[in-house]
Order: sequence, then structure tokens, then C-alpha cells
Amino acid sequence: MHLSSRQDYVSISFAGQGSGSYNNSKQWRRQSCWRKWKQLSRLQRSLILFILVLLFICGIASYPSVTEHLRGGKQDTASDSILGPFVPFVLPEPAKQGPPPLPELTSQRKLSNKRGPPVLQNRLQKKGNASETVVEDRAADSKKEGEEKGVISWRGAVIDTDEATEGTKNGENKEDAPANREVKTSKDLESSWLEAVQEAFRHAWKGYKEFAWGHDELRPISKSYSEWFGLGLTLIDALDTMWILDLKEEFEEAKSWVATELTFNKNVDVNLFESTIRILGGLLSTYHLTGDTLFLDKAKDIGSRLMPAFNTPSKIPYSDVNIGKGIAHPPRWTSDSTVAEVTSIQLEFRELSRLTQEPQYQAAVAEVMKQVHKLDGKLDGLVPMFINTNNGQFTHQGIYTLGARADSYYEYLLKQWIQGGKKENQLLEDYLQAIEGVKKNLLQKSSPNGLTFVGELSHGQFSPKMDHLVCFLPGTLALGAHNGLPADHMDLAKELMETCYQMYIQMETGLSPEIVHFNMHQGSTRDIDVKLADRHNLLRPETVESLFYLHRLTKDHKYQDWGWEILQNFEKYTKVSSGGYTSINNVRDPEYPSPRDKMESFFLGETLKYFYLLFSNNTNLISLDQYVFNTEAHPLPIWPSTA
Ligand code: DMJ
Repeated sequence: MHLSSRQDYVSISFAGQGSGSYNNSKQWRRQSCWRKWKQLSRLQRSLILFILVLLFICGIASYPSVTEHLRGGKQDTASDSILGPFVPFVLPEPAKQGPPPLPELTSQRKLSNKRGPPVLQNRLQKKGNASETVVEDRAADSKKEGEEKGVISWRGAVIDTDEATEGTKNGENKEDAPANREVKTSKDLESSWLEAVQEAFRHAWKGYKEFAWGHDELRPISKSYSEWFGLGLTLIDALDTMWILDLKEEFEEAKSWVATELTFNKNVDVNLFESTIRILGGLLSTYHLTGDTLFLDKAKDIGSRLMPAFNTPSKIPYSDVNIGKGIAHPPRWTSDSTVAEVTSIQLEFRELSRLTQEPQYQAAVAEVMKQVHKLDGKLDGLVPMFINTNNGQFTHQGIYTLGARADSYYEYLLKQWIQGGKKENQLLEDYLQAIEGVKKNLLQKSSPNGLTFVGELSHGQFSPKMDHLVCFLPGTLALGAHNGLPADHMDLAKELMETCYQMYIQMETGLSPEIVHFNMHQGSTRDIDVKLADRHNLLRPETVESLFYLHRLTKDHKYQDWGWEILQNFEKYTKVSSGGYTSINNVRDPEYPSPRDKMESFFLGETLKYFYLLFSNNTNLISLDQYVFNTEAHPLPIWPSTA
């Protein structure tokens, strides 16, 4: 059994060369045909060869009439062709697996699909962008708005905290850009792209259902699964995506698994952060979207089982909990937790308290925020990456990043403030201070093309390294601007969005690597370098997530175009023919991107959901004035005002 799956893997990898599709059957078929051919007698072989030659001669003789037919542009059917149905033999187009090309795409929006030498693309699109003139208007407007109620001031920044209306806040386009386009075409394009996302989801689901049902992650190449917590992670992460994508049938089968098979009474260690954002967050949002109390009951169950994590000397939670035994512990090698992990579970636990009217969940996570707020060791609002669960202090100080281990700390400052009705000023202040800290310490421009990027700081030394994870930031900045934060947050969001897009488009596969390094010295010939060890792509969502926010809030359709381009590249280089999508090892080799044989749960939970929301022009589909997305793309309601 094991052996056969390894053989599959080798042949599948080979098929990736040139085709972009991981189909394991070709080589096998070639070998077995050859064996059969050798088994035939000499007479049989001569007869077959004779027939083939005869067919070839007939083919040559009929060639002119056939090509004539084709040139006439007329579609041959069985009834009007004297030769019967003509099926021309064509080589399979290399690496084309996605949905059929859409006529509107070529006629209405000419997308640059260049690859290879990393030259900057789409720079021109930036210039003369209608939305940028609106930014100036908004900046002028914001002074006037400051005189009205719901305004607070932070270090000179005027912040309008009044309820936002999508598409009308700082830096957002007032006019609905689609009006400039032909409405019918725009509608057609929208439905084709939405269907393409549904189709991608169905394909991913097919693989999961066939080879990994009820398990954590699909391994699409080996047609098997991997287990992390043993809790059906992909299925739970994908529940609300199916609901939003209107995939009722798939949703119902998943729901019945949750009802009959899902149990948290298991002797397993789970990571507090990962299970909170994926499982608790997924169940809570599905409850809100469907109103089905099955999901709320399951959310309460997992939420209460995670609580032992907070039983630490400092009240800063441990990273791991055994949800069957109710015992928590730090990782074996340290008593530290990750700062992003302990500060990115708040949206979910706060919501659980609100729904259950049981205050202990909210109290536990609020205590973490309170302590982190007061801690020494920050740099202009930027936090280190680790925190000790015994003494509650930051450790490994002096390193600052918006990437792994710190990223969602910043995201959740803003989002908690929004979730709670924009009343918790301390959260807002920490967020605003951190963004100023980013601008002062981490923001730089690349050479030769001046891409704005967020680097890292290590003991005062700047490193031009940026994780793909940082690409959540344009979306978060745009969301802040939408909620009344300074208009220059939207300007920065747009600049960083361009950079994240370039991280895709400058790669030979059109897919971003996990980490890039920007060139800063004058005379550089390219802006982006990728180290050998950083060339993988895990099907991560952050860029698509930010494209969604940027499109939703500016109405600029270029963000949809960029997203479409990226979706096509996922289709081309990560789709596995038997079902599912795989992470890849090398985004710089379109001939052999080298599958890693894993479909992360966030591909269904986040990436495909954000694609769908990006392509939809319906601002009421998970309105940003009613919902706030957790860091795993599960929408949770913004609390209704009690005042
Ligand atoms: C997801 O689990 C979440 O988005 C998290 O905040 C970061 N990592 C992955 C996706 O990249």
C-alpha cells in the first residue's frame, strides 16, 4: 500500500514537467502499451503497421478538404461533414487547467500575463488612477467631518469613528466605478468569475471528500490525508465558505458530518491559536450565517475545552492544550508563547462570551490584551515575537516584524476595536501607534522601481525581508481607513497592495514565494530577490484577502483583474487532476513547480472565500459594516450598539 503510493508520487512529479498538471497515468500507460506491443506476433505487428500507413495516406489525401472546412469558420457536425465528425489531433495545451477563457477578459480588460525576466508590470495602471484623485478630495473633506460627532483625536490625527458606509470613507471612491463600464459586460464577467471560484472549490472538495474525508488536510498527490489535530480541520474551516459560495449540497454533507461524527472529547493536543481561529471561529461564523444552533453548541464545546490554556502563572496562555484531558502546556523546548498567537484569539472568545452570556472567555483574552498593552520592550508600538508564560514579559527582544509571529497582533487591535463598536480606545491607540511605528522603522522603497515594502528590524539593523504573510496589511489598513482612520492609511494600503501583487507577477509561475527580499541599493536591476529556501507557495490567502478589501472599499476593478490573474496561476500550477490543489516548492520553475502534496485548510477557509468576495460586486455579501473577519476569514458580527 505504502509502496504503491510512493510510485504514484514519482510518476506524478514527472508529469508536472511542462504540463503543469499532476497526472500520474501517462508514463504507466506508455510502458504497458510497449509491453503489449512486444507480446504480439510478427504477423500481427505487420498488419497493424499496414493499417496505420493506410490510414495515414487517406488522411493526407483528405487534408485539403478538411482544412477548407476549418478555414471557413464553420463548426463541423456529424450531419454536414462528408467525412463524419472530424476530431483534429492537437497536442494538449501545456498547463491549461482552469476554466475556459472568457471572451470578456480579452475584449474588456487586457491583462498583462507576462512572465520571466522580473520587470515591473502594471506600473502604468497606477498613474492616472481615478481613485487617487478622490483621495485628495477626501483629505480635504476629512477636516470638515472632524467637526461632527463621533470624532476622536490621536496625536494630531482626526479620526471619525462614526459608523462607516462601504465605499464612502477615507480614500475610498465615492463614485461606483462599474458605472463607467458597460453594465452587462461587467455582470457577465462577475458571474463567470464567481462560477470559476465555485468550480475551484468543488474541485478541491472532490479531492478532500474522496481521499481525506473527516481528516485534517488533503494530500492530493498521494491521494491521502494528513492529521494535525484529528478534528476534520479542512471541513470545519470550509463550512462558511460553502455557505457564502452558495454550495448547498456540499454544505449539507459537511453539516451532517459535524452533527454525527465531530467530537472534541479526544485525547489530542491542539494549538490554542490555530484551533481558535479555524475551529472556534469557523463554527461561530457558520452559526451566524445559518442560525443553526448545532454550530453554536459545537463552538461552546471547543471553546470551553480550550480554556485550560489560560491557567498559567502570568495568565498569558500556553500554546497547546489537550482538549480531552483539559491540560495545557507550552511547547517542549520553551515556556514562551508567540505574541501573535496569544493576541489573535480575542475576536472569537469575546464573541463566545457575548453569545453564551458567560463572561469567562472574554475576561481571559482581555487580560492578555491588558498585559501586552502595558509591557516594556515595544518599539514605537511594534511588539517582539515571543512572550513568556511564567513572567508575562516579552522575550527575544529587539526583533520587529509584521510577518510570522507578530502579524495578527496588529490585525486584531483594529478588528477588536471594530467588533466592539469602536469604543475601546486603548485598542485603537495601540493600533495607530503601531502603524506609525511601521512607517518610521520598517517601511522602505525598493530599487529600481520604488516598490513600497515592510521590512524587519533586528537589534537596530534593517533587513529588506518581507514574508507573504505581511500582505494582510494592505487590507487591514484599508479597513481602518474605511472606519475613519487617517486617509494616508488608504494611500499606504494601495502602495503595499501593488507590492504584494508584484510578488506574484514577477515570479515565473505568477505565484508568490513565502518570503522575498527587496533590493535597495542603487543600480539594482530587479526589485525582488528570492532565496532558494523561500521559493515555496502554500496557497496562502493574504494577498487575495487584501485585494478583496481594496476592491470592496475603492471599487477599483483593477484589483479584481489582479485576483483573476492569480487565480488562473493557482489553477495552472497547483491544481491536481484527481482532486484538490497542492502547495508547491518552487514558484520560479513553471516547468516543474514541485508539488509538496498538501492542501492547507486555509485554502478553502480563506483563499477561495476571499477570491469569491473579491469577484462579487455585491457589497452586501458579508458587508464590512456588519461583519469583521477573523484572521482565518471567518466573518463575525460587529456588535450592535447598546447606546
Ligand atoms: C492562516 O491560518 C491565518 O490567516 C493566519 O493568520 C496566518 N496563517 C494562515 C494563512 O496564511
